[in-house]
Amino acid sequence: MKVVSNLKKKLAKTHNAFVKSFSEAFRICGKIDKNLMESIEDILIQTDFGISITAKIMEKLEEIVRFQKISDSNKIYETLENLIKDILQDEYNDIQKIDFSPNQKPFIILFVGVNGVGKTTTIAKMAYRYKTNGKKVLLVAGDTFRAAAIEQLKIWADRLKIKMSSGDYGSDPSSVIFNALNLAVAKNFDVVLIDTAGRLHTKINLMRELEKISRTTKKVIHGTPHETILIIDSTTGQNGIQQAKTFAETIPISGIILTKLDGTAKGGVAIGIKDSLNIPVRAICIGEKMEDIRDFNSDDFVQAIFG
Ligand SMILES: Nc1nc2c(ncn2[C@@H]2O[C@H](COP(=O)(O)OP(=O)(O)OP(=O)(O)O)[C@@H](O)[C@H]2O)c(=O)[nH]1
Ligand SMILES: [Mg+2]
Repeated sequence: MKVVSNLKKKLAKTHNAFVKSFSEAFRICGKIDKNLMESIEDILIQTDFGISITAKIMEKLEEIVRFQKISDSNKIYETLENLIKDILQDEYNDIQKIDFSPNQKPFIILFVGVNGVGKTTTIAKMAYRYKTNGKKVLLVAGDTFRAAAIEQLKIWADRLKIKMSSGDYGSDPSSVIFNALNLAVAKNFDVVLIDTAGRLHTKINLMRELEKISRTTKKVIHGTPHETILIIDSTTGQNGIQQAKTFAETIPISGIILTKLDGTAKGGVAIGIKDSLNIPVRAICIGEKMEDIRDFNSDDFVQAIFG
């Protein structure tokens, strides 16, 4: 219960948008009819559930309303909440949470995404969790491009009292990563978190660089990276889904972490994303501090936005 109420606070913008729009729709329509159904559909689209999952939800909702002869607005709200929970439970049935006690050593996670989505901050949050779990963590400054990117990661490394491996600005990220992975093996690190430069998914040469990075980790340790996490800024809504498609065409993405859910009313994107991409949301970020990361639990999430 406490988990959900904390999450609800952080997701207040989406939650408020939801509750406000629904009560408005119920007030205007007064009864459960075609207009109300259209309003509900609009609310789902506006909070960025996406077209295809909204259609799926609406079809089922209409069926339930007809079949059970629902005529009460509270009941329809509750029905919708449970319906979305059920759909997500089906989709997330076999999805593994991010492994914070991995068996493989070193466990290598590569982070990718467009500029400014929260890659570096998310790495710090993950590093904090691994460290709390007693793991020896190495951060890798694979962003050799953006001014001050290495210093930004170093500030986190110092704050978390963990080690960072880096190269020179302008050097090939793959060579930085190659050296870092060899260091990780030699010095017995448990977990390696690799930062990369933000890149627009439309820049082909930068996407090729990711392929090279992905080949490089395999040269040092077969079968790695163990996870390739795509970071998506939830405030970009459907555009984030477009980005994800292009990244996933370039390298295999094992999961998405959605950031900045504390700053958007469009939190529905967390629900539509798996449906449109078949890539699961593995965790969500709800603030700038190192504790502000949560496993994605679909039930808790839906409960937090419906309230
Ligand atoms: N409110 C909020 N802010 C966040 C969250 N995650 C990251 N930020 C902020 O977003 C900004 C960008 O974060 P970075 O981690 O530097 O993003 P990045 O993807 O590494 O950026 P580049 O390396 O420039 O591509 C920073 O000001 C972060 O504090 C979040 O979950 N919530
Ligand atoms: Mg960064």
